[in-house]
Amino acid sequence: MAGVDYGERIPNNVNLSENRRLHRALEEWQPKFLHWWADMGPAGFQTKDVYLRTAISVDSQGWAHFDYLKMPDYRWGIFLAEPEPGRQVYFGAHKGSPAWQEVPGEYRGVLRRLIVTQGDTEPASVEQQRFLGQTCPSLYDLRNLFQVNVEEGRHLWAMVYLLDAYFGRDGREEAEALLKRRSGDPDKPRILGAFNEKTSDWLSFFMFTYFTDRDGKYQLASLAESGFDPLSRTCRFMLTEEAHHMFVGETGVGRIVQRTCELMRAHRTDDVRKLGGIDLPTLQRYLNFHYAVSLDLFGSEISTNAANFYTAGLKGRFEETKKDDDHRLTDGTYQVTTLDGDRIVTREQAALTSLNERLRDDYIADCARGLARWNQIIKRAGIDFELRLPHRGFHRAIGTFAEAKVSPDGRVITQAEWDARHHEWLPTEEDQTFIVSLMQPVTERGKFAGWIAPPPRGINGQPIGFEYVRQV
Ligand code: BYC
Repeated sequence: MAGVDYGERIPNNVNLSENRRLHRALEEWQPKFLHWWADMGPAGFQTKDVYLRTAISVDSQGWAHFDYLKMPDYRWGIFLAEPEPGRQVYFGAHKGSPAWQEVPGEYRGVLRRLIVTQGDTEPASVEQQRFLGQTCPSLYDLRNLFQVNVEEGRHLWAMVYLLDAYFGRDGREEAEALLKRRSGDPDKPRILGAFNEKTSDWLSFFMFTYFTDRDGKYQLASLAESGFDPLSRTCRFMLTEEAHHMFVGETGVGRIVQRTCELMRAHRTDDVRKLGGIDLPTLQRYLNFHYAVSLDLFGSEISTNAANFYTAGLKGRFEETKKDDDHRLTDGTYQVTTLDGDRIVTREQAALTSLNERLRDDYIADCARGLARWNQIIKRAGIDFELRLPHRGFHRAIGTFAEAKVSPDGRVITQAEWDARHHEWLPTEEDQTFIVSLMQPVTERGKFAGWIAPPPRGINGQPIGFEYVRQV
């Protein structure tokens, strides 16, 4: 089991103390990170004890240690998954060569760009969630929010390590720039669309951690296949943390659905708003929004960038090593759903340029599994309603569907129909005002806001009423 050295100012399992240049670069970056965290991390609560999980080793078991900690004292650091002896590049033009331990010169720019794009999402999500603590539905949820936040901070460290360790001066400049862009700032926005949207309420937070963190899972899994070994090892370790973020989303939405169903049954009404619950059609509209912006994160259906990343051996497919083909894809094809005038058609396209769409397909299938679980809750309550994933063309800003208006059931519609009906499909101002009105903080031990059911169990075997965030 590879332990993490906490004796160091920057905890790590990469023998940082033996690399003076890198050590210095990271020590220079650390205070800037802490400054950013103080400015843009969770508002308030920085002096409170939070029951947090910290990585103590990097193997798949036993890497998590739970204790009270103040967030600024969280041990952000550099943890890579164990090396796989004899690892090779598994796909693309270099298939069969030893995995690279240094950046291959010809791919330097493109690799740096991938790492920066990934890295940029991490602080962005912390910025988006900055004010949520002030309206938490319970101490349990508050603690989960902060766990997600500190881990996103650590994921930023992971990408900054790669930039500093392998990209010299340009890498250092990019590491600085990661702390300078700001989510939603028109002058210096975050790179990808979804990371400039607001997460101003807990319903949005749970939808974000369900849908957008799941994009993180698929992108990280593709980068974990990379022939650039340090990137692969870094992403493999990040994936272990990502699972908790999606758990927060899935169970968070599931608990809201449960509470809504309880209110509907107890009061024999669909109109749970007057009872302080979130009605199912509103949940569907929030779901539609977060799903659509998350689909955009996969890029265009047909992408030469994606083909180049793959051919270069830098970014693979989801579970690349399990795929039963030549791992070069030069002759393969893939079925891509696309727009043809005002019709939606499926066409056979070159497999290489369709890689974004293939990853999006894997993601869509995964999203559907959680929906099925939420729908089970509704069904068990005897309620006739089904949450649905809207069509992939609905409300898209990236790719072929950005040119059209598509209804959730997958019809290309006129602008006039869109104007008349989009309020049925996306959160309206009135929805948002209502949801924000529900966001009253609940910080009494074991108590939960009225719009969400308590979880079935607590964190790490602790009771639900545990003091997950100490009040004093
Ligand atoms: N917004 O060939 P195309 C996570 C740009 S989430 C704005 O279609 P490509 C997390 C694109 O950059 C995972 N711009 O796309 C979750 C390109 O620009 P240029 C984050 C966009 O390059 C929750 C142009 O459009 N990780 O970890 O194949 C909390 C045409 O590009 C967008 C990654 O994304 C967009 N949505 O793919 C915390 C992995 N989409 O070249 C964390 C690294 C595309 O014309 N990134 N564009 O200037 C990538 O693999 C790729 O950059 C993308 C885009 C998949 C994002």
